Amino acid sequence: MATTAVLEIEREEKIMPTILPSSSSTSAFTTQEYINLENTYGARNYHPLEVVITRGEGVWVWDTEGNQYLDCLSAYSALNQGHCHPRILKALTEQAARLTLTSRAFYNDQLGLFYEKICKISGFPRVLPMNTGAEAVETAIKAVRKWAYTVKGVPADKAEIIVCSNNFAGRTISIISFSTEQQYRFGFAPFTPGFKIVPYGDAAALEAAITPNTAAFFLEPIQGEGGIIVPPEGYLREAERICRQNNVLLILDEIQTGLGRTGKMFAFEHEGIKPDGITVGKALSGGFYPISAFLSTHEVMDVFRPGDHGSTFGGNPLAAAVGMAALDVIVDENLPERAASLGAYFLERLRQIPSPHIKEVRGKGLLIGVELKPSAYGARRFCKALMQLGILAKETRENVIRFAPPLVITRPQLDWALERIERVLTTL
Ligand code: PXG
Repeated sequence: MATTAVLEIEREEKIMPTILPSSSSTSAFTTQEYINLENTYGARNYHPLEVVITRGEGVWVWDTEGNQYLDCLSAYSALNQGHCHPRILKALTEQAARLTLTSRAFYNDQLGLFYEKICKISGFPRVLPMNTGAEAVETAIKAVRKWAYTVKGVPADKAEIIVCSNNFAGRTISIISFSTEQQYRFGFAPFTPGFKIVPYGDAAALEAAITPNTAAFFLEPIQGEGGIIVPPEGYLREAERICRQNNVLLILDEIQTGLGRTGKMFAFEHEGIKPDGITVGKALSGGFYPISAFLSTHEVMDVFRPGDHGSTFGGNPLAAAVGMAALDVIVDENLPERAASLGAYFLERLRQIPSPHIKEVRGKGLLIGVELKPSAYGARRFCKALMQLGILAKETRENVIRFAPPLVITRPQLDWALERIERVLTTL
């Protein structure tokens, strides 16, 4: 649908959902009691904002006291389709009532259909399903290493993978082994060897780091956790050229940027390139279920032989059914196009906010970061103030507020949010 047509229709729509939950709380515990339970029994590995969410629908969530919020985080882009999308819910419940898990010891009647759909949508001929994003990344690492030894001819145990500073790809030991963030690594040594780090956005540094033993260059098309860092225009094209010239695989982590978030189905499409493989996750289930995958060429994927790699739950029929519905929603509801048009509008309006705190507003599609000046004393206090006004957003790094609402958001809903965002950024 043309951009103007999308926006015209949305002007007619209501901002709030028609069915509001009862404002009187039906929760068994108070907000503080729920928080205390998590703090008493759980590991202290997160620092959440003090809101206890009990229900979600589309772009909205409700807390246990009946307060309503617009979700501007989308579970770090896992909810591109919005909360509890009815079509995905239907696929989940129907499949859950029929068959959930077979293990990969047997075939199931959903997996092949899911494979076909994701391969056709992504343009890659082969897929390997896993569960979490980190597992998809581990799969990519194993694939490119084995490709280096069995196809490229790198001597045993010498394969190198080039990655970028400020990356984020998950929390396993091998993945934090190539993190440049001290907190992610401190106390977790010894680390996995075989990674080389170059500055993000610097193609010359990539070229200089390549050796005959380089298997792959692995990076995010936009660094999400690193603070919504958009590399210079042409960087991915240049990286592709350098990789091709040196027989090095180009693997992109599209776990946060993929599936419509940046205004294209995959962020690599912005530069018209064709990587050798990508990792996807998060929105591949629309938030219902952990589903991830590594997608690649025949040459790369064919390194795997039976028994080389796997997962009990990876590729189970419930995941496959949910994954198909989640992909259908992205395509049928034109979510990439929505992200492109609404994201451009959101970015423009954010840039017009006359706030003394804003250093830079950047992003692509509906993956947007507002970087605050050091004098703003951190992004968290702004996120707390936004929460008071009914907007859930989260800081990334110290000074960046991330705005990444579900891609089903409408323009009136964005205007509703912008009014509040402006109020917080100009009065705090
Ligand atoms: N790659 C990218 C680009 C990511 O943003 C992962 C891989 C790992 O996905 P899993 O499903 O293993 O978390 C991510 C994850 C967190 C957290 O709580 C994770 C992400 C973003 C914010 C918080 O660990 N992104």
